[in-house]
Amino acid sequence: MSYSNKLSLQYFVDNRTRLIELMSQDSLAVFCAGRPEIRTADQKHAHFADRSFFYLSGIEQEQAILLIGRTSAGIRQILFIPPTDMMHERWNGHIISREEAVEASGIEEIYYLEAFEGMLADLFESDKPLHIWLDRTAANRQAQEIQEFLRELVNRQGPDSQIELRDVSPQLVQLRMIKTEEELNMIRAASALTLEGIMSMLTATRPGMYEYQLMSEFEYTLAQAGCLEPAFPSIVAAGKNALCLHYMQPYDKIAEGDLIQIDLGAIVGGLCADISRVIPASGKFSERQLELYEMVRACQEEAFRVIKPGIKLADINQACRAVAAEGLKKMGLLNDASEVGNYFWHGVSHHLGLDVHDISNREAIIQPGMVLTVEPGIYIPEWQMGMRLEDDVAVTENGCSVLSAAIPREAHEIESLMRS
Ligand SMILES: [Mn+2]
Repeated sequence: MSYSNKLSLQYFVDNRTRLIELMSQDSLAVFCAGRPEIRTADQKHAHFADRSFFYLSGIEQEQAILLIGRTSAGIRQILFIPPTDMMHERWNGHIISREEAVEASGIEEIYYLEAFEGMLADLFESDKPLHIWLDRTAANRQAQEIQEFLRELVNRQGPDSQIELRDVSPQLVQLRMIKTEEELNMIRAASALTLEGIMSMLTATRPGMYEYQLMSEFEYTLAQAGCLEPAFPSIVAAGKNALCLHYMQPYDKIAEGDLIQIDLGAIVGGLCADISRVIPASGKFSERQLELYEMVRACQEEAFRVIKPGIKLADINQACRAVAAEGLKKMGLLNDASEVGNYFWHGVSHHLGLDVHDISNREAIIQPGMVLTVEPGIYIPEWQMGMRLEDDVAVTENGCSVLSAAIPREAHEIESLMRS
């Protein structure tokens, strides 16, 4: 399995073609890569281009802008990149060249950024687009500035102008929710690398070690394969720390009787894996731990069973909550199924793709090609114990297939891998 795979040029070309088909005639849509955020003083966070911009361009270069659409002049696809800057290159690294940008995106019409505003004004004159589509979900500051600029530009057209601003995010969501075979293969590869990382953790786990030491086993394995930053900040939470769903301070010592919740994922070719497992620090689950584990596993199996085209995310939740309520009643923790929310804290599924919580419409009907996580979790504060098990599935014509099937998920498998 190669972890250095890249999405093909055709993937990005096709994504643009599909989006343009969903836009009305006389439209132009604007996307941008964003700029790295300031961490503190003169330090910046690593740059990570807006995922919808990347989805359409194949380009990671900060500040780059993409303009696509259909106007009176036909299909327009224009890319703006930062100009060559020797000092920037000396201190911060390479800026994409025109030739590289053509090669990465398949777009032939490329200008430097300073041409963007004038070019837009010219397009308003020559191509007369009626609709300017903006991605209202874009969170970076560059997107906000560009949207502000476009609002002013449209206002300047005067009261008789027919130019209208529209939100392109529903069309983007519609496209990004359905994965191509190429994307599915990348998620399989990301899941295979995640498996390697989990295997290192299983063999390294010892009571008395610190959560960060166990986390570093995972991140070291990924880094060795070229994945220097996981798909999202890894979660390694021992004992009661598992009751914090997005636990980010892994500085505690792991005790003999602890369960260790891990929730982590690699990223390959830009696509994410998102996997959760539970490891017994001692190498063996206690009876009570096993009882809870099997309940969560039963919820997961129920989700695998119900996921198929035609249902909604809420149906998956409901099915899992019913199984959990039954189990919790048997354990004497629940009197009535309506109280299941006391122990069932979060949704079972989210979309997965270029983003770990991929842009989606949570009300959408489930269709073939969608990729969902299946992560039921049950949290019992009175026992100071909680856990979730998470796998990634692709929706098929009549059910779903588990993309992370190779990652051991049964309690006895986890135990035997720790001893070997
Ligand atoms: Mn998840």
